[in-house]
Amino acid sequence: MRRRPIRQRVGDLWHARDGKLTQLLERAPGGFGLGQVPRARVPDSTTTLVCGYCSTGCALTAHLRSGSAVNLTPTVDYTVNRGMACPKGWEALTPLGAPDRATMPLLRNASGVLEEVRWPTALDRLVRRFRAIQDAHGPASVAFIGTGQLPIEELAFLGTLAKFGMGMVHGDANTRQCMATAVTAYKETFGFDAPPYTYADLEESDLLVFVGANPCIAHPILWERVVRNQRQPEIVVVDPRRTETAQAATRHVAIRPQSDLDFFYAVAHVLCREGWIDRDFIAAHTTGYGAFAAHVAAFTPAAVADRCGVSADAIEQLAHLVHTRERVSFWWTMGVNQSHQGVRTAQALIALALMTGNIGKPGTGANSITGQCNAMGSRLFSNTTSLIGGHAWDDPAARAKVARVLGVDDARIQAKPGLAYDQIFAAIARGDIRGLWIVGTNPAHSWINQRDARELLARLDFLVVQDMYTSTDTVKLAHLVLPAAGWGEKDGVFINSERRLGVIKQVRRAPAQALSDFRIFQLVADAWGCGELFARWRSPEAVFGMLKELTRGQPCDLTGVGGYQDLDGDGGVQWPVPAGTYVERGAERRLFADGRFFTPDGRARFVFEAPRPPAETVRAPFPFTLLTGRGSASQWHTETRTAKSEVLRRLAPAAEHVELNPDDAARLGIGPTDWVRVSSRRGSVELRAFLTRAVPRGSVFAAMHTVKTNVLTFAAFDHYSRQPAYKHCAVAVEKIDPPG
Ligand SMILES: Nc1nc2c(c(=O)[nH]1)N[C@H]1C(S)=C(S)[C@@H](COP(=O)(O)OP(=O)(O)OC[C@H]3O[C@@H](n4cnc5c(=O)[nH]c(N)nc54)[C@H](O)[C@@H]3O)O[C@H]1N2
Ligand SMILES: Nc1nc2c(c(=O)[nH]1)N[C@H]1C(S)=C(S)[C@@H](COP(=O)(O)OP(=O)(O)OC[C@H]3O[C@@H](n4cnc5c(=O)[nH]c(N)nc54)[C@H](O)[C@@H]3O)O[C@H]1N2
Ligand code: SF4
Ligand SMILES: [Mo]
Repeated sequence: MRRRPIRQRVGDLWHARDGKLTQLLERAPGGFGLGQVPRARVPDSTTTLVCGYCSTGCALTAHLRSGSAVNLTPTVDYTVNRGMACPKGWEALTPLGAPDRATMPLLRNASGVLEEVRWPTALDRLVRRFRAIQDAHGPASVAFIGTGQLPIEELAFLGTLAKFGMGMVHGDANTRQCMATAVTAYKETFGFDAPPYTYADLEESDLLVFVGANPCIAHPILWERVVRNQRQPEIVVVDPRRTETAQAATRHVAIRPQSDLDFFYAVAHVLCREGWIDRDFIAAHTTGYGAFAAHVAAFTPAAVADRCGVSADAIEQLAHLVHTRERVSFWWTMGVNQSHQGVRTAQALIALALMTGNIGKPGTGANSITGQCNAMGSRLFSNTTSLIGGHAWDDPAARAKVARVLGVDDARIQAKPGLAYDQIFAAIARGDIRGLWIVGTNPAHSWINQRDARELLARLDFLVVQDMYTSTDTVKLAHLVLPAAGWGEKDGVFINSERRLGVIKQVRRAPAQALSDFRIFQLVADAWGCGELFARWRSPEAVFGMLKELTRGQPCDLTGVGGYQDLDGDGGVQWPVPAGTYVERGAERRLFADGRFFTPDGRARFVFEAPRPPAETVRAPFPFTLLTGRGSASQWHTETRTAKSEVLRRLAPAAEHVELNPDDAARLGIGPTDWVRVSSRRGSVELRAFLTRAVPRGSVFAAMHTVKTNVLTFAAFDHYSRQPAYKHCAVAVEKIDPPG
């Protein structure tokens, strides 16, 4: 990678304090608006770091006083966000100072109360309890669940420590809840988990089709990039709800829930029927088109229109748009991934891009938008679904390479990935898993069918939860709580949706005895007695060096990236960067420009299957479909962080509510602010009604941010990815008197 010439290294000069600041002002007179800032308020220095919430991966400029961040502003000179940020980014420092921060380890005492203990006691207890469980029930009886919200160095540490150091066999992460479908879909079609796009494609496309994605709420700065598109694009949103994004789009297809697969097969049918396909591309770069065309022959628009709740004409029109627009891009998020047939639906979108040659060119692609800040890093380095570095567990050569680079005995590396998240819960139910280490996720709120999940977590012999806060629903079930530093309090690398690496940095000191996850893993390794294996894991940057080496020769090759300094404030860099590659500063790079995919024969595959009905049927006495998802741009998941900011709370809805179509409400005698009971076969919750035509008749919508939502959800999974189907279950709604 090319190093930036020194005169552009303004961020670094700014980072240097006091005396150097004058030097900066001389070099950039009036730059950054400093000219208007009264002298006394000029911050000591600034530095940039990537945001710790969503996968957009905006860069934020931290304004430091005496080395500690006092404010954040969006970084102007960064490829991704170009001076923009959403409210979560602006407010990201506030949650660090919340009163419920975990500041000391907590251990459950004999009377069942969590009490503060010192680190040596906490580590000793972790080791003794996990070892005792493993001695009695085998190494596989202790497992871990991680996250997509830690930097790659920490995710790699957890995955290798647990599996190669502590002998665990099973480990998964909240990325299963989120991205497993896209991973599986890409691996089967492209031969590697490789989202092909760059954000510039949002600006360079003539037709953007968003499927089950609500970027106005979930990826606001990506939506800003769409708004910058100068090509008068058609923007089609396929979503049962008339979301904020659907309202801003040029067309909304209000598809019936869980009918996407029929719908897109019908679009493919029209393209085949009319010959609106790219024969040369199909012949040169794909396999399986003939069988796919035969498969979609039965999916005439007339045959599927009713099932999809749209007119046959709407299907014909979308196919026509795909044909007539030069650059077509398909974008999908959780409305696709979180379905019982998510993988096949994602692959239907990939098929549409392949059959029309819309891949590898500006403004095209079949593009999965990731969720968490480092879900993409988790996919490559967490050592769960893939062997660390994006390798296959069953590939002996890959195992030998990992063993060599990490200095692990290759007999320690198992030949398969271990159980998926839901299978770990099933193993807890059977008594096969009895110890669990949860890091950076809150399943007692976020897992599907929460009642069962909590019951199983409570059944564990020993549950360790490593979190920033003491008040989360999962922490409340823990035997041992390890206090973690958060984003802004530690260093590392995140990978965003478009495969771009960016750095996070310590700009604040973690409170009291909270430690970075990296440091906690070092301490656990030592306490477990496998510290020697991690002797080279001295710092996040040292680990980054090893992770780069692990990617050598892989599609995600990073061997050409230097150290953190090369990524820092430099616009980041997208993988791949093989050694010796020259990458322009802040460049936008997409994959497959040469039509070569990562499959053994270099061709992309058409993968398809007959659609199936959802696992739970919607009918009386549970006549409504419950849709779930993100509620507002200022709320993040289980709200352990965002609810700590008064600004963000004010931007969010005032009450936990369920959205209901006014016609349904009228039928049930429910008025605009009435209280309702929403029930499913799993349980019932009480929420405020919010009447809106954004929700179609027959469906209701509840945000995932309230802990109540997953009381209702039904634990169904995509067969291939094991991702939970959060977007569909059957519920009843009735009016009740206001509670208490
Ligand atoms: N503000 C905010 N931003 C976030 C997050 C957050 O918590 N808060 N979380 C981040 C994470 S981890 C993720 S994964 C992303 C999620 O980002 P998105 O996937 O965009 O968000 P969701 O609201 O979960 O789901 C998207 C849409 O799927 C629709 N949907 C439901 N059922 C169907 C269906 O059968 N077919 C179709 N086509 N659509 C359907 C829903 O109506 C919803 O509007 O957001 C990220 N960004
Ligand atoms: N009904 C329904 N349920 C859903 C979804 C849906 O659409 N509908 N979406 C699903 C999706 S896509 C996702 S991604 C999941 C998200 O679900 P979770 O991962 O459970 O949600 P978060 O609130 O992000 O949890 C992160 C936890 O890590 C802690 N934390 C933050 N930073 C750090 C750190 O640096 N170190 C440590 N150790 N801890 C830290 C936080 O305090 C918090 O407790 O929810 C899923 N659940
Ligand atoms: S869009 Fe995402 S990455 Fe950008 S500031 Fe908001 S939460 Fe952070
Ligand atoms: Mo997610």
